[in-house]
Amino acid sequence: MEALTQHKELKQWVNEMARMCKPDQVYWCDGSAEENERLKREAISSGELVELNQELLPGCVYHRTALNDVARTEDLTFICTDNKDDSAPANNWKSREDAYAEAREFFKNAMKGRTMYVIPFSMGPIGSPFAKYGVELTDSIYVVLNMRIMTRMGSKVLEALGANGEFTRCLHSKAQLDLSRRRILHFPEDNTIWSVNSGYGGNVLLGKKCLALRIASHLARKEGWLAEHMLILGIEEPGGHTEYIAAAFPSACGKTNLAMLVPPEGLKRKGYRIWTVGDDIAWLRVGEDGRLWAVNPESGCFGVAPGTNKKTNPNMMTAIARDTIFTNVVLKDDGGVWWEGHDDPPPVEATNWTGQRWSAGMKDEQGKAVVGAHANSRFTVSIERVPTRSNRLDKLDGVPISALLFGGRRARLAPLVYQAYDWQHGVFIAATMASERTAAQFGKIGEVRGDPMAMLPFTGYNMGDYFRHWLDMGRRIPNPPKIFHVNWFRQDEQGRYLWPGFGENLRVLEWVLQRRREEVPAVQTPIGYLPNDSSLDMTGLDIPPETMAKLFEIDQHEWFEECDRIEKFLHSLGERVPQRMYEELNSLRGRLRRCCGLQGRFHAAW
Ligand code: GTP
Ligand code: SPV
Ligand code: MN
Repeated sequence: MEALTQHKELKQWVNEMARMCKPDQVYWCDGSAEENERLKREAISSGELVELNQELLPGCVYHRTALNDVARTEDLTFICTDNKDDSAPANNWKSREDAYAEAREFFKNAMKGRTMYVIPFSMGPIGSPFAKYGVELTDSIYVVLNMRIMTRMGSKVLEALGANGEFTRCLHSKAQLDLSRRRILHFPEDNTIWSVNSGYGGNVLLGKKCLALRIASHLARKEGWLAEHMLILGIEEPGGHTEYIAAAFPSACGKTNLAMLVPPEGLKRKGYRIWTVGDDIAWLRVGEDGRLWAVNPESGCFGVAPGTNKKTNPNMMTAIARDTIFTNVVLKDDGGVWWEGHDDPPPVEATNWTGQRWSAGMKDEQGKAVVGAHANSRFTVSIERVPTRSNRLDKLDGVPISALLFGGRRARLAPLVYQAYDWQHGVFIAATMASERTAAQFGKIGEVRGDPMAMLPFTGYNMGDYFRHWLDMGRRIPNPPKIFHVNWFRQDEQGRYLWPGFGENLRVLEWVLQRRREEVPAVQTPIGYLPNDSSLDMTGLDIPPETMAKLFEIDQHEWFEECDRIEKFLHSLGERVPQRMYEELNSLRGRLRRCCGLQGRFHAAW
């Protein structure tokens, strides 16, 4: 296999890494179906994977991670540059030299008794002007099998690389899965990623968050494009024309679900259809026609299992019926899988994600309910298996974007939808968005944290520079998309969601597209344009007017508090935050002072 590449530098690097990690053998992956099957068998016989019931779930396997290795570890994730300011303060920083020196010790002999797999992969369609190539070295078959789904992988990438093509050097070892020696290190100045002592998705599938967001965002700034944590979705409108939008929501806040939503009956009858282009990452460039164009650099979905069912996401339920890798869900005794929010009733005979015998309603010694599936349990499946996949997935220049959506989980404050006044205001809204922390990252769940563009954990350089790059991009796009903020997660006093979400979100997207074309008027409020009372199509959805009013309520007092949070947040990001962000904050405060009614509440005219 090695003979297949004439790439001297690549061969040299693989040898050098092998000398450090000391694997028993080095194996170059070709990406074939035969290889996939062989490696799967090997992992099943070693216990790294469990074969699922092949009648119920053909081609599916199951994997459990270590108990302390279930989500991205942001505090152990570093951008390693010579100058601290080029990374800090939103990212953890280490100097290149220190990071390499420390990690070299962790990698030394780490692959003894194991095979080092060489995975050539492409982010983006091979040959596309968007594509970036990488080679990941790993001692985990689980990683190989996942990378084969998530990326375009194998010999065709070696061919595309030729004798001296550029590639990101990605090194991963599970080592001992030791949390105290876990490091996820990015060296944007060297086009290199090192990840050690983890086996969890976002930490180890190095094409995904590490390359396609952290390294790519660094490149994007240099080259004048954007690498974003966004889904890409085609909305076929009555009449057959398809408009595309991209949306940035933080981890576990609804990208996968929105990307393949099922139109509610009324809108379906009007003629709406949805086409999925991507569910996690978008690379955006200015096209020759002056619009913003997007490609999905991935070829699979690494999606959140809990909450996925035939009602919330029937398309995904169809997709994961075969050829899927399930991680940290419940393993049923019949070789099936289950998670909280599954269509099937909870199994009586099963093993939970920790490997303990488990049945629903089980309590621990403190009387707390024991979950079956980890809240961040996931499935890996090819996007080819998603029934709504777009026929433009392999288009080299992607799809033109009409609107950008930003949003998070906000139990209070943020209305269902509002539109930015202009690009700069939109960048301010995106830069200052916040969300309640989910199980997708270590830390206190539920805490509201600022998460600019849903990129807090993924920006590969200084956050102030990132905001400036976004502002600059506005000037480079002659026909820019319109910018919106959405919140599917507003709650009442009892903690119930006010909005049904999922497929019903299309009602909001319809308004977004109408606003983009300036077809409908809107209510001007201190925070942006809101729909007026007749502009959302509510056919077939019975929501009391009081609830709609609550969904669109702008509480003056809470927004003043939000302004204080934003001010602190911007200051915490350091001196490079553009002055224009503070000017937008001042304008927002001014509008809030001027526009609100005596009771301190401003209602859209619902
Ligand atoms: P990452 O893969 O972590 O980047 O997450 P994601 O943004 O793709 O999140 P995903 O779509 O997987 O949703 C995460 C959780 O939110 C799941 O449990 C969903 O069921 C739930 N969810 C998604 N959309 C909605 C919605 O519109 N309303 C409500 N209430 N919940 C939703
Ligand atoms: C996320 O956490 O945003 C994910 C999953 O999409 S992971 O690939 O693990 O980062
Ligand atoms: Mn994500």
